[in-house]
Amino acid sequence: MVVSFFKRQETKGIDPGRIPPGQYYTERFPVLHAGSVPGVDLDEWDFTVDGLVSSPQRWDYQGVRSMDTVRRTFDIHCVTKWSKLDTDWEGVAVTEVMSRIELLPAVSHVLVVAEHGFTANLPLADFLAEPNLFAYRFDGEELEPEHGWPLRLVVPHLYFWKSVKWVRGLRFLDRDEPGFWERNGYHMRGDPWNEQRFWGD
Ligand SMILES: Nc1nc2c(c(=O)[nH]1)N[C@H]1C(S)=C(S)[C@@H](COP(=O)(O)O)O[C@H]1N2
Ligand SMILES: [Mo]
Repeated sequence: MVVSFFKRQETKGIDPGRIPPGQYYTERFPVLHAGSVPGVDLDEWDFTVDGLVSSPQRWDYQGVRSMDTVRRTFDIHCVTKWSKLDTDWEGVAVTEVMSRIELLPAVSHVLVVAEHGFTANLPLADFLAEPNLFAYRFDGEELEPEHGWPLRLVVPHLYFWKSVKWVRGLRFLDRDEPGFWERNGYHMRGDPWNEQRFWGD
């Protein structure tokens, strides 16, 4: 009961319309991932795009950092039930990266690929949503390694497990293919407003 007392206190002054069903508000920024934080050597690092594209792409880290930047503020929602409001991200818009990629007409989904073989699947329309970005700064500072530095995807309208940390590339597909958490029972789409947490939700 003590726990719910504090949760209620923390929610004071927060517009409840910004908190999806079953979520609670927090000011903390929990760290969540499978496995360990990867050690990253920027000289070895690359970002690759393959699958159903007219020509595969590869950028080094400088190539990504030299693309036009955006700074955007989002509410984020983790399937473990915390929501954090007004988070401040800076990086390269997904639309900016996609202006360099020509998709084949059959593409319906993307598999986002990260260090250690971690993956997450997204319907193409969710991935292309205008607010999404590949972030490397948070709150005006370089992103912390445990939050995904040197590059993480941020897809604020879906549960935060789709916001892949330590991202290394994209694979465009003509079908949906479950990623890491999705193979472990999590929903293929993950819309927090419809509580798409697990298979069958
Ligand atoms: N590469 C990678 N990205 C990942 C994960 C992971 O295990 N590996 N976990 C996801 C999950 S379950 C969540 S809730 C968020 C957590 O991000 P945070 O640690 O910055 O809060 O990262 C997501 N991105
Ligand atoms: Mo998560």
